[in-house]
Amino acid sequence: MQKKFWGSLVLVAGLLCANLLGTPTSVKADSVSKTTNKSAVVSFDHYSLKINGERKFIYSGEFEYWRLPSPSLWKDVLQKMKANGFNAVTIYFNWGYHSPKKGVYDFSGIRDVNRLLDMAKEAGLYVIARPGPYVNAETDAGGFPNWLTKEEGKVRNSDPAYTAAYEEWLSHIDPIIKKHLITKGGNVILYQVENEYGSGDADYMQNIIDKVKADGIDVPTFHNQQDGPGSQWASGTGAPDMYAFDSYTKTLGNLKTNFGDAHKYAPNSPIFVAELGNGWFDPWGGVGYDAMRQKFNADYQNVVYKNIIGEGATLLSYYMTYGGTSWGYLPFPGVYTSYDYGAAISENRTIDAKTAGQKRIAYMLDAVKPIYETDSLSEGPMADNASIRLAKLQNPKTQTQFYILRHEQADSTNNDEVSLNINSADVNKTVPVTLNGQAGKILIANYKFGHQKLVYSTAEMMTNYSNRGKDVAVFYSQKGDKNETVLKFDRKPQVNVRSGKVDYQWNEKEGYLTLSNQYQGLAQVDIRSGRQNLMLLLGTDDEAGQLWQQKTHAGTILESGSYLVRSASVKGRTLALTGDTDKRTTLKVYAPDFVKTVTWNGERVRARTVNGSLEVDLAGPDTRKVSLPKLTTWRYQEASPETELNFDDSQWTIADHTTTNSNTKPTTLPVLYSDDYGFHHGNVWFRGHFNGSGNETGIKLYGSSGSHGAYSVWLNGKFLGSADGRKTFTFPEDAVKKDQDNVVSVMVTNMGHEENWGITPTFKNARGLREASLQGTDVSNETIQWRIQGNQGGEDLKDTARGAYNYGGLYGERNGWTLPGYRDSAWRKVSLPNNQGEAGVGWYRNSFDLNIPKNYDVPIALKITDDPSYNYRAYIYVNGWLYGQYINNLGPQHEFYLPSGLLNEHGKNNISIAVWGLDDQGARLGNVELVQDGIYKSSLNVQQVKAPDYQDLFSKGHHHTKSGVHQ
Ligand code: IPT
Repeated sequence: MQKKFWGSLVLVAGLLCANLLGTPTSVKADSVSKTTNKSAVVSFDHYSLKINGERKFIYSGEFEYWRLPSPSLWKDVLQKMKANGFNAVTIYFNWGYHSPKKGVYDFSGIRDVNRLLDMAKEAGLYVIARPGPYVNAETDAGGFPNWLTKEEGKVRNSDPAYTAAYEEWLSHIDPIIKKHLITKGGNVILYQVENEYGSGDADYMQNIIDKVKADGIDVPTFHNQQDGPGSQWASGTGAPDMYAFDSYTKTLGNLKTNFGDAHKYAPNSPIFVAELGNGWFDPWGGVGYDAMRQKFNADYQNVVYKNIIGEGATLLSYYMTYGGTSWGYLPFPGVYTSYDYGAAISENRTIDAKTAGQKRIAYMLDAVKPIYETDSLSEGPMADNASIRLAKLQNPKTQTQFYILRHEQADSTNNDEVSLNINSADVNKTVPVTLNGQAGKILIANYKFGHQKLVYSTAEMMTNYSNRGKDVAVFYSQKGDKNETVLKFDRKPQVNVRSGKVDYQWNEKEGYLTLSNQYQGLAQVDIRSGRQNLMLLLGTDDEAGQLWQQKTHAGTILESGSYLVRSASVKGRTLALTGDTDKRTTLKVYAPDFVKTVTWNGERVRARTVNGSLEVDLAGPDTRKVSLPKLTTWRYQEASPETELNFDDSQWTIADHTTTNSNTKPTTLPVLYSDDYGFHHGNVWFRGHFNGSGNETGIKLYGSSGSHGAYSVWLNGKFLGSADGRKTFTFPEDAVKKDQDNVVSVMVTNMGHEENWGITPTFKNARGLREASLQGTDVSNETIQWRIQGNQGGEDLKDTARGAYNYGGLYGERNGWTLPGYRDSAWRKVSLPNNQGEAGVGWYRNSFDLNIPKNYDVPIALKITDDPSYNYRAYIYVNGWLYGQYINNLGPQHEFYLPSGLLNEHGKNNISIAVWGLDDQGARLGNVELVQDGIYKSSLNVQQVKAPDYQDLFSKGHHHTKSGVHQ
């Protein structure tokens, strides 16, 4: 199909006939203007995106619902994003998370993306939808469903099996997204096809685009080029409507300045960074996410993100904004359970100075519209101080200017003062600007806001708005900085410094009011000039970061003093606020003058008037009301019966395949890859029976689990050892029973399926055994017959609520020991640490009550600690949910955050931990405790996630259906 590009491209919902014909619904921008109230059109030019013709700066952040399986908490994250100034959320839809079996799709419960998209709209966020088909994202198979491991051929190309598969996925996800398109009254504004696709199959790309358009997606499509900008899918066959790329600055020293090149390749697209690193993932044995958060802290953000804005970008999406948890068997082999990412909102949903740093930038971008359309005037090291880099942008219509400064060497921690020449419509002046440490600044000149005129300021503007009768502007700077803010008036204004220390000077000749202040404390200055009154708030970056802003029909509201303000609405003279406090506090409320009463989370709070604004006292959480139980007595049961010679494996699957579609060629037959038999996650057991000749001396095995893998081996119940990769296990003398049945039992773990960067199907790399050969003279390997056992039901899930990634093939996983309601009263009582005595699997169960007051948000984690020399792994189930994989001798994760909704905060909870000792000494469990990571009084209201318990799934007479959702 011939693709066309125009200077400005608009995609319209109304062109139904074009849709029916399956052709792209692109028309020239200016020919389309008619929209209804409900639906909107999305268009763009090389400056920015436009919604209904109005320019937008898209400030988005990635949030993956599948890493937070508690839908009430989706709302929490979305509200926190909105409160921090994000106007969009970017979502990877994970194909494998919805499809446990070919043809089977589940969009219910924790997979209800329809509900997610509704919540995003209610929170006031646009959505950037990214349904793959391939997403990467450090998740199992990069989001490919596991049944695809059994299909033939390559992937991410035009191979027929793969094409049929991803078209099946798109046929399920597209209709849901379509309902939520902004063109249909929803909030989805953009749609990404593929992800960092570098393999060059243009027909494949074009086929996805054509399919997506035929499915009725009529917002612009884009692709995400790895480490752009570049030319990838910027034009030609396979190029989506818009060009976009990702950018991860892992070391500040290498900050890039080539973002503008995007226009060389895609002159009609705005500069769109579809993934802008806001942290990074941490591998098994890594540094941990506290260190990651420190590396990608507020100073880092200040330098990197302001640099990119200085490069002219007008669509940014942070990866991640909330990372969450790779619960269950969601991780690919490179990462562990926590996917905190060091992101702005941490895994346990708390916010801090890093979040506040994003908010300062976000609020400015929302308020200062001239930055949506700028040309670069100059960029490079400053003439008089080459250690400072200056990028100068100007809006061609308003002539508003932006001076973006940072250290040329971006990781420099020097304190510098430079002379900045401001040369704009009414001024040509050199002013001092300080840049202390890892700092970035966006300074504005020649800017009209409300009824005011800013000549320039050497402080940064955080926000401005106009309510009836009053303009408001907030400026901030680093503590101790000298600054001046110059406003222009026709005649001498009346200046009233209401709080703080601010000096001002009036220059009659020029009509300039110059305010200077050494930022310390939030100063308030009221200015009357005959125009609409102006209130200025001048503070340090810290103080500015504590402000919250909401738009209501009655005007913009600003508050300071609480941990979080989620929402504001005005009814009559009453302002209703919702939010969270972490301590008793005074909230300052800057609201339109007619507002006299305030409610907080539905309750009236007494409001005082101070300097023209309101103050209310808010209660904090009562820390005495929360105490976590100690987990003292545990029930213990050993559970590797699969190692015993007499164990009944007659119901197990016979492993007899002689061919495979795997990416790994087997060394010996039969094929012993768990995926080929429908067991895709966690640990699998193999039992190899042979009739002993007496000559067998051992067995050579090649276990394949992905990195940090392992397997354990027994002969007739006797432990032979554990390994990863290839190893020959020698049978102890006299262990083989002559002329009788002998059994080799092997438990192999699966660290997840590889990601799939190219078209070679690396996600199909073998999991299980690549080789199994009996050793000994005159010993035929053909005499060994193998059986395999994995998770209950394989691809036919028994527990569709928790889903495919929740279970492996451990005996306890298969028999409901993970579930609430399982009766463990016959199990032995133990206290921790507990030594199990021999290698293999043992299970621990405990239960506890929680009594967290309603409307408290208390992040709770389960913590395991032990001497790291013990070689064991643990699988932590909480109320039936696999919420942690722990490797004692590798780490780094010891604390496993347990989200409310899965955790029952108002009643009984169950913990089941499976411990796999890889040697006799290592078979033990160290200390396990519950830890509290904060306490907030909150408007958040969490509903328990519905999922079956032991009785539902295992009690007699219960006849479970095959995975039967939305077939
Ligand atoms: C980028 C991927 O697009 C994304 O899915 C995720 O894997 C991210 O990396 C890392 O967390 S690709 C990369 C080369 C930056």
